Amino acid sequence: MKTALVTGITGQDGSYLAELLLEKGYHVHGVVRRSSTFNTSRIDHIYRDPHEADARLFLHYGDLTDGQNLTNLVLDVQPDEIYNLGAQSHVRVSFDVPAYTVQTVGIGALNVLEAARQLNKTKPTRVYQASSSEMFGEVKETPQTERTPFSPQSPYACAKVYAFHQTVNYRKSYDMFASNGILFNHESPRRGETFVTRKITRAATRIKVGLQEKLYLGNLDAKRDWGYAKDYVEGMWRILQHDEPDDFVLATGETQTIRTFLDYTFGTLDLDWNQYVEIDPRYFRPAEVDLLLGDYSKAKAKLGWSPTISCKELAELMVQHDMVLAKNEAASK
Ligand code: NAP
Ligand code: G4F
Repeated sequence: MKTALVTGITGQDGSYLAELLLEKGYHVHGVVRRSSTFNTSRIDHIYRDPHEADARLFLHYGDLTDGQNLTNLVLDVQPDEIYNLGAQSHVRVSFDVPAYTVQTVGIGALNVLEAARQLNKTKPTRVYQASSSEMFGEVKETPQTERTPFSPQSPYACAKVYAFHQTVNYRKSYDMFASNGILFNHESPRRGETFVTRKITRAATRIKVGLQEKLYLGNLDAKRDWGYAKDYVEGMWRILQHDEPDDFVLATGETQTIRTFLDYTFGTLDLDWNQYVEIDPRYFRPAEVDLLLGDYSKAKAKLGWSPTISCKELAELMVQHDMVLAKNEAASK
């Protein structure tokens, strides 16, 4: 039975990955930040009392900016696999808090690699680094592959480029099993509510039941390659099961504008989004990433990984989930 350590376990991907690893029989240890209110709502359904004999999910307080804590944790838990998913992951917010973003995303990844290097002296461990299609930024070619040069356009993306290169550096310098997943945007009903897809599905369903009148957005012309988060955590796992460490793009190979995502979402609810959406310049970014479109053929060939859900199906799935929330909210008024 394998043991995994997951940073960012309370986030969208961390919660789906924890479910997947538990299904596969792993012992799962998650790093959670102390907060003044509980931040474990995405994993509460899989958490059991750790004193129960069959408990396999364990949570530990920690923070990516605290390298000593991470090293102690890694040496204590002795994980076979480490998934570094923790991050200040909001691109727009990274312009407001650049130094904090670089600390968690950049130095945080370095802290994880250093902790893994210490463990590696006595026990082999494998590291997954959550790299991002945002690194392609002002894209140099389309579609983007593992060989496309990076051109980051935000403090977040710059920090992810740093973490990517450190992961490759630790692989080469210390002969470590350290791999990057270069993941394009992936969404779900568990997506944070300030990312554009979830902001749209939450608003559209609340509008449908009469709880909201307007939806304020920024740039509607950017194009994103949107997939389903559950597919992507399966890809993360496959990346660490591969016979050698490497870097892989996970994407759908299709791209849509925000307008098209609005069409899908409001269309599912028989609404015309033009009547409800207004542009608020607050949501524009100092620098925008105009187009992301990934080529996942390497992951398909070497890992047997492919996405299973189209963007339209994803929008429908998210609307279905958020409609239940909206109806419950309306009923409680
Ligand atoms: P998310 O929902 O924003 O989750 C981020 C996680 O990181 C949360 O568990 C958060 O904890 C934790 N975290 C934040 N700051 C931390 C710190 N200083 N120390 C420890 N943990 C910290 O992000 P996600 O969408 O699941 O993405 C997972 C990873 O993949 C991130 O690294 C993200 O940058 C990367 N990525 C995401 C996408 C995507 O489209 N979703 C694409 C490419 C790459 P709290 O719950 O306490 O806030
Ligand atoms: O949903 P977003 O905030 O995602 P973004 O910036 O692409 O970043 C996400 O995907 C990355 C992978 O490529 C991850 F690394 C990162 O952690 C995160 O998960 O914005 C998508 C697009 C942008 O072009 C943005 O300008 O939507 C546009 N947009 C328009 N109005 C908006 C809004 N984005 C947000 N968040 N809120 C708006 O009101």
